[in-house]
Amino acid sequence: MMAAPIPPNHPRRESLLVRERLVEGFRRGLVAVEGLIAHGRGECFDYLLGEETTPPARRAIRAAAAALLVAEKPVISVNGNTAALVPREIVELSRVTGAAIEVNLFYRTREREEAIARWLRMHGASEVLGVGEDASATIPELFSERRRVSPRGILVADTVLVPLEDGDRTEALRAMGKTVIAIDLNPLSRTARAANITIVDNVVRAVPLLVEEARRMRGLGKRRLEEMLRGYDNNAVLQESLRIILERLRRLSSSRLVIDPRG
Ligand code: PTJ
Repeated sequence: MMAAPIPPNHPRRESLLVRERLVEGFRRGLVAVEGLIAHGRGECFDYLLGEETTPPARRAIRAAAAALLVAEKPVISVNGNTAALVPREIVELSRVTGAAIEVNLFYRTREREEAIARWLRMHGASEVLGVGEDASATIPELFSERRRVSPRGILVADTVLVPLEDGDRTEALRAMGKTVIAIDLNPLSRTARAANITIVDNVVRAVPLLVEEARRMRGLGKRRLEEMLRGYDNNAVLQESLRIILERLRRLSSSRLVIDPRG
């Protein structure tokens, strides 16, 4: 079924195009039906944040780039939504940082794992972990399908990037001593609060920026990168993200909201 064309001058064109990419991903068998709902929640927070990368998100992106570059064994965990929205950028990020790519699904099915791995390969990935028998290891004390991981990937990783994650797994990965970098538009989610570095931004903006920063910072020495990480404060980033929403709503709530379509 073809999607209705989005007029080029539609005021919400960008957001509608992202939605179409996700729906297309659903039709290709990449995205879980629940993923469509999760995206709606993300859209709502994005709306509140002003649909742009905020200064605290920029700081988190720089720290995330540093963490991936200093890691011994970094892994990018990919779910359905991420694969549908930013496949090329995920492959690019893996190239720039040397991170492995692993499929890890909350609603795991063999078909979807394979469809996502194929899709990532179509976008240039040379190896995709976590598919079929490769997901033979388990994360302790985690009961969702997300517990199944690759013994060559997330199990032995020191740093894991988890776009659109669930709180349980973030906590389980932290309990295993890993550095967790989350991308989550909801600054109040358990994932956002349990991660070491939380990028409160849309994956469609955050991942390309992460690639750009990692490329720029690649030449910096390990000492400099570690110093940047020591100076990073995730609690301040979450508080500031919330404050941006608060201030924006305060400003809007005292401005004229009524629109007169007659001009
Ligand atoms: O592909 P699967 O099987 O692994 O399933 C993926 C979903 C997303 C369905 C699964 O992980 C899930 O149920 O996630 P949650 O618990 O709904 O959490 C998703 C979080 O991502 C929410 O806090 C949303 O606000 C946030 N989010 C949604 N879309 C975006 C986003 N954050 C950044 N960018 C987005 N585009």
